[in-house]
Formats: sequence, C-alpha cells, structure tokens
Amino acid sequence: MTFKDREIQELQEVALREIQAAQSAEDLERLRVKYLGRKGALTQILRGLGQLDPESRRRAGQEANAVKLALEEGLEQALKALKTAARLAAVPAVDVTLPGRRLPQGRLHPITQVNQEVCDIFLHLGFETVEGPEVELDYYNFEALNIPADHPARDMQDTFYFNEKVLLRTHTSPMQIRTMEKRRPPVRVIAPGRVYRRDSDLTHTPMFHQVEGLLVDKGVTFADLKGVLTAFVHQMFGPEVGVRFRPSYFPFTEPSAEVDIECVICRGEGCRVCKTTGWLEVLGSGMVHPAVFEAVGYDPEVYTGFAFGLGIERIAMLKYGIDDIRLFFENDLRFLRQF
Ligand code: 2NL
Repeated sequence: MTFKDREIQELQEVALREIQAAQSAEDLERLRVKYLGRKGALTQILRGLGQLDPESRRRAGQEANAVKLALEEGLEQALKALKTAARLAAVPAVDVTLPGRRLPQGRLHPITQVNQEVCDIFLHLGFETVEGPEVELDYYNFEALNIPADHPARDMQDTFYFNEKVLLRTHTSPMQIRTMEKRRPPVRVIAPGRVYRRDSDLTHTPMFHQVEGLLVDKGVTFADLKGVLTAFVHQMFGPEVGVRFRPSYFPFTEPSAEVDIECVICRGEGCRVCKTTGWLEVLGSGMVHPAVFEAVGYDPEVYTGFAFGLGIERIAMLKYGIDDIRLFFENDLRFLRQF
C-alpha cells in the first residue's frame, strides 16, 4: 500500500466518523463541503494524483472514487437518520399514568325493561311467548275476533291500511288466533309486540307496545281470570296494592272486565292522575267469545278460556309516574338514563 492509498483510507475513516457525529443538517452540509467540495480534502487528493506514476495513479484514483461514493452514501444515510429522529422527537411522550377513557355505558329502553318484566311474570305463571307479523290480514286482526266490517269497534281501532285486506295490526290478538288455528287446547300463551292505531295525544302514540294473553282449556272460569290477573298486578305493582274488576265490553270477550289498581300516586285518595276516582285502569280482559272459538275450530261447548290485553307504555307511565307518552319516543338521553 502506497503512502497515497493510506492517506485516502484514513481520510475515509475520519470523514465517516465526523459524519456519524453530526447533530444537524447544517453540520452535514459543512462536512460535504469539507470533503467533497471544490476545495475539499478528497478533491485536493485527486488533484495531486498527477504527480504519481501511471500504475499508482490508477490505483489511487479508483480508491479515491470509492471513498467519494462511500462519503456520499454516508452523508445521505446520516441526513435520513436525523430527519427520523426529529420526527420521533416531535411526538409527545405517552403518560402511562393517565386514567383510560371510559366508554359510555348503554342501557335497555324503559319500554324494553317493562316489557321483559311483564313477560317474565307470565312466564312464571306458565305462559309461553308467541310472536308474529306486524303487517296482518284484516281477517286475523278483525274478522276472526268477532269484529265484522260494519262493526263500530273498527272505528275505535282505526288503523293504517296497505289495501282492503292488509293492515298494520291494532293489537297482538292475531297471533293468538294464529296459535289457536295451529294447536289444540290446553293453550297458554302471551303475545308481546308493536301495534298501531290512528291516535296521537298525551297518552296515545300511533305505535305502541302491547302484551296480550290467552288461556284455553276445559273448565276455565272467570275465577281463573281473576286469580291470574290479580297475581300479575301484585307482582308488578306490589302485593299491598288494591285491585278491582269493573264490567266492560269488547267484541271478542263475554263477559268482559277492565282491571283497575289503586292509584299509585294518591293511594286511592283521589288526584289529577286518577281523575279523583282513586283507581287506575291497567288492563282489559274477559272470557273468550264463543264466536272467536268457532272461527278457529274450537267447540265452545267443550272449551272455555280467558284473554287479556295491556299497553306497555301505560304500565310504564303508571310505574314511573310519567305523564307524557311521547317522552318514550324522543330518545332524549337525559330522560332515558333515569331508568
Ligand atoms: C285492552 C284490552 C283485550 C283481549 C284483549 C283477546 C284475544 C283473543 C280472544 C279474546 Cl284471541 N280476547 N284479547 C281480550 C280482552 C281485552 O285488550 O285494553 N288492550 C290494551
């Protein structure tokens, strides 16, 4: 190795060490000028090659060109490393002691809660749940329930029609008709679901939730109706709450009765909510009309049964003392979070 070769190699070692140590892009630019610039160290060496013999000049020239490439490469890598370091330094440090962000906790809608509560009580009394379509045939919603086309009860339950035969169900009774068509007694079912009526004010919405129940067997009497519905009311509102059965009328039951509970607001004293009567209506009921049994092919001389229907929104309003049914459907979290 000639003196020149060693000088070139030493220059490379020193230059690379300085490049490694550079702290900024400006440092690197200074080093580039220092070694590779027009008056730079390597350039000086290359200029001095003219004095060497041809063989030495060729070797030293190759060597110097390799060093030039190595330094260029070293400068480029160092600049890249500096840029990466700067980017990482700009990211704020993670404070691992900070508490995590809490996810907001959801809950069941009050209507869903009350619906589950009602169904649970009847499941424990031996009833089974059946569910079915909200778009129904006029036959199942009215005709089979002893409400012919000219019946005044149709007006009370006016609904939304798709055409003459197809409508949105006004109660979940159609599911009970469908169940009786498919099974022989004993039948013990409840039918929860959405129902629709052309109605809208403080206590009525065009869509609401209903649970209907039906029990059919040989020898079922009005005493069974009273026993089951009293048990339900005591489970739902408390065993100390008074219950009364008041005569009423439905086309699909005979006799019919509405079930009242002692006013949960005034405890029977008389107030605005119970309109000074001391009683609140919570459900409708009755012994299944023989015409309904005939429609599904049950012999009314052999079988008797009772049925009932209640509105979930109404039960929820009484239970929680809510005076406007529309609150359930506005999806205001300040309201919904209370349940
Ligand atoms: C109410 C009253 C009631 C029924 C629903 C019923 C069903 C069949 C046969 C006979 Cl398949 N009756 N259901 C009976 C009496 C009352 O609902 O006020 N609902 C909100």
